[in-house]
Amino acid sequence: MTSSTVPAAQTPADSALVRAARGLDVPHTPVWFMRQAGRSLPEYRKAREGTEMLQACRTPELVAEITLQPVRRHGVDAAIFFSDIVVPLAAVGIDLDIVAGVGPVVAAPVRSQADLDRLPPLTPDMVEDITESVRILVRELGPTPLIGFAGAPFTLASYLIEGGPSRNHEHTKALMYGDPQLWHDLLARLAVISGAFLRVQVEAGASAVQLFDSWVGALPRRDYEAYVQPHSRATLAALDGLDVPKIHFGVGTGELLRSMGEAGADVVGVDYRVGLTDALARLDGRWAIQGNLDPAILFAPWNAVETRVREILDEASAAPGHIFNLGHGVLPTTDPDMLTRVTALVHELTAR
Ligand code: 1CP
Repeated sequence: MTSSTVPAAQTPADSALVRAARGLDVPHTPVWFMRQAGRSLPEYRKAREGTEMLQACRTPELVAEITLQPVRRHGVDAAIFFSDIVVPLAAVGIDLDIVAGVGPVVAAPVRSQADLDRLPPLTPDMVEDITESVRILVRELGPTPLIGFAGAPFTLASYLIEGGPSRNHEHTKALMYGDPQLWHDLLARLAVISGAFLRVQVEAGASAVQLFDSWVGALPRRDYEAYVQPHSRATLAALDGLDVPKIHFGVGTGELLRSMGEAGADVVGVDYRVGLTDALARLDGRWAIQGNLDPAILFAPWNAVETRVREILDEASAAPGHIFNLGHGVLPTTDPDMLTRVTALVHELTAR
């Protein structure tokens, strides 16, 4: 089929996002934004009024509404499931809270062999509301794909071991280098939980997944491969037999891109610190890529944004497949109209 005859997607499985992830021809470069749901939208703040974050994540009608808001407003090519990486940890019984303006806070950090008893496998009956939310969404979204997600074992371990957000991950690294046996036991348990969380979303109808290893850029490649990659691979392998593309993303992971691809991803997410030409060279053309507009550039005048978008599309034209995204999440004070304009610009410049 020539590219000019690529039909408009009738099903999520044939959408621009899923096709780009597989390196197939597309009607236009698909666009979505990490953290597009919530954050910058006034309609999100209104919908969330009076509901705690974790409670919101477990309320299907609210999850569906918040997930759909950016699709309606920006015309993006995919919805990202409104939830959080710590939802499956709470579901298996970890006492934690998502504190406004801070992030996840764990009541009792996980630091000993005995603490592992608090991390049993996640079973679908623990998250029936997630299945319900995904089902509502798939019905409402029609041909637009829903991206399910989970936190990768390293990033989840960081919250559990530190007890909350951390800049230096010092307790995490102390445990990783100081007690490798306990480290591997912990990450293996987290891989089971994350893998099951992904599987629940895909079995309920999600058309793609993203594994967020947000903080793993804190490690050099050799240590990533020894201490983390086997567990991220196990997480993604939980989807074996389910035919959905897998995106693997982290921040500051320029040195890890290839190893993250080799963990079993179809698409490697690139943050804004690495140019796409450099990223493609590191990936040897073996993976589709996602990225990578610096979210802070959205605060510059439009002509500066437009120039950067054109540069990114130009560099990405050498990739086997490209999903346009930011190089990390939407910043909370972003003008939402900038996201709408970027979406329209990418569509216009790449229409086949
Ligand atoms: O559009 C979307 O992406 C919404 C769904 C979503 C996702 C994919 C949320 C809602 N959180 C996440 C993933 C997530 N959560 C990540 C990976 C993505 C990334 O790197 O940005 C991480 C690291 C978290 C942990 C977390 N949860 C933080 C970061 C804390 C830190 O260490 O700096 C924060 C602030 C949260 C809370 C949270 N999650 C989501 C929202 C909308 C919020 C804010 C909650 C509120 O309104 O109070």
